[in-house]
Amino acid sequence: MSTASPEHPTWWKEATVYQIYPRSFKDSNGDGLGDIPGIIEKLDYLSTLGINVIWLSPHFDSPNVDNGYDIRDYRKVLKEFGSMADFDQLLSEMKQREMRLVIDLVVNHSSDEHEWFEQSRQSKDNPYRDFYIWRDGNSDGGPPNNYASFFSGSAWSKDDRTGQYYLHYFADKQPDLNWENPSVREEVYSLMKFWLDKGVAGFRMDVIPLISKQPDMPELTPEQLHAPEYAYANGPHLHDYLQEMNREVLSKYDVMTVGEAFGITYAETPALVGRDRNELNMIFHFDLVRLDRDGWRKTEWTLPELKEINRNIYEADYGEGGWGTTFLTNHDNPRAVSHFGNDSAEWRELSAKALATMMFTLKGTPYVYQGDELGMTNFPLERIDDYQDIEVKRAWQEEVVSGQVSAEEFLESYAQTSRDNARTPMQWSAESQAGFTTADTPWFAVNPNYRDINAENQQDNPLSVYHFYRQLIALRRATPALIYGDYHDLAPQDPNVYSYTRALGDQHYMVAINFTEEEQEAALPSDASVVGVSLSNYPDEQSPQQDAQVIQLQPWQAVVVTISA
Ligand code: TEU
Ligand code: CA
Repeated sequence: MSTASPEHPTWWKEATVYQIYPRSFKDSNGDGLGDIPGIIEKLDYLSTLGINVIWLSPHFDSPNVDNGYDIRDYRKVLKEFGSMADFDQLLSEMKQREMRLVIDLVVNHSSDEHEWFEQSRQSKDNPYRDFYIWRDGNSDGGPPNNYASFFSGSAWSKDDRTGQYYLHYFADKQPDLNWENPSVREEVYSLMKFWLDKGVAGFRMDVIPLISKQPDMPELTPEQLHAPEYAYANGPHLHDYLQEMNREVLSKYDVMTVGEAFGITYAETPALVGRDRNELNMIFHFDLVRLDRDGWRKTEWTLPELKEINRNIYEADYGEGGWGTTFLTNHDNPRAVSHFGNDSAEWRELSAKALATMMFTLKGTPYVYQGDELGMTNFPLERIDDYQDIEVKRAWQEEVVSGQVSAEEFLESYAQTSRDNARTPMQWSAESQAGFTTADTPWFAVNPNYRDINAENQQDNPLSVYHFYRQLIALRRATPALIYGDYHDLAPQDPNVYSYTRALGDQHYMVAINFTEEEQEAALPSDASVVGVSLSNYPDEQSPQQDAQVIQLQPWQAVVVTISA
């Protein structure tokens, strides 16, 4: 069998990325917080899984109002996570295992405790004043405009020292940097080089479309206030800044970049990832993980909607020779199996495997969020005191304490959507605190289901979710059609089954996934028949037969088969 050679093959297209949220990954010293030595302890676990790139959520010095997405010193490791020597050791241990490290670049904003901001707020003529965005209040002395913060309330806070307001799209302790100031951009490029020169292999760029602000920052309309990210994103200089960053920094290293494309429409996508643009390698679109959200409210979703999102993403990402990502959750979203699968005891493993089959056989570089390879589930969040996340706590004040929304309605939605669901400690074993820490109280409670769901028992069980991930990762790595092949949705309107082909040269694969608890069928393309089965989440006797022209699917069954052209 011959295989057509893919256009522009690259290591980061073939990679499997694993996201580590360091405070919840592994605690090595018993203080209840994960840390870098803890990550080093688990590198063999990750390399056995087949991971070759790690994306590390922020590891920098920070007062942690937003768990590290508020950076106080971009060149320093958070002391609870370890030292710079620990970081260097992480890099060298990863290198020995042929793994690469991608770090988080959070430069839309810094912490208000960053030296730049401490200077900036001193006086209007401080040399750092223009590192941030300061404005006078409106004629009533209120905020300069009606911009809203993503963490509730106004996006402006008044600073008594000079009587002016500063802009913060997130918490008041996360002031937005002023990218129009060339000195800000130079500082950012310099800190990027600092980490690249140590050997990091790229960046995940936090809310990167927000760095260029709209000229004059006009008032938002009520519709814009409903989803302000679209009004904030994509300011007129975004592409200039990214191209400059590429010229000054990225083009000098063999690295990958992935932008968190908060507020980016499909139409705007090619300008960011198009092959000749020299901006970003790929972006995270939020349409899929947010398909059942209306503001903070949880809504319903259907399979045809999900397929349509993928079609739109592919057109946008690949239209001009770009590349994309595939992911079902991250540290800002609920657990994949609880969100898109069925996390009841009966269906959890099968549906987690079915979702993984989709993730690794769709187009784009796959990003596994820590614990998803075990089919970890949402946390039973019941009372407001069960939450840690600043986003929820502030929304509670704005919505419930103010009397606009009932506590019940609020808690019912957030229990399903909260970012905290993904932030509970990794479940390593059935030991106390899931083997995450020897402390009596970890920073966040361990999910009570850890005795059933943990890495140790899954590593010992060849039928576990963990081993299914291993197989999928190995299959994708060995199969150019699953990485570079064309995608064709076989039944866009089917509400129960997701079936599609991936083809490259004369390699033809078909994937069929049953998203229900009932038996279903998937039709092959006309004239095609099954040649062989590459993978199924059911035992062999329930896999499709050779020559079959229709695939019978058990509840939550997922299969990857080779087919005749
Ligand atoms: O997230 C921005 C974002 O996409 C949103 O999910 C955000 O978390 C919020 O839910 C909007 O309502 C990035 C980081 O991933 C997130 O952890 C940070 O809190 C945020 O930026 C600020 O740095
Ligand atoms: Ca620790």
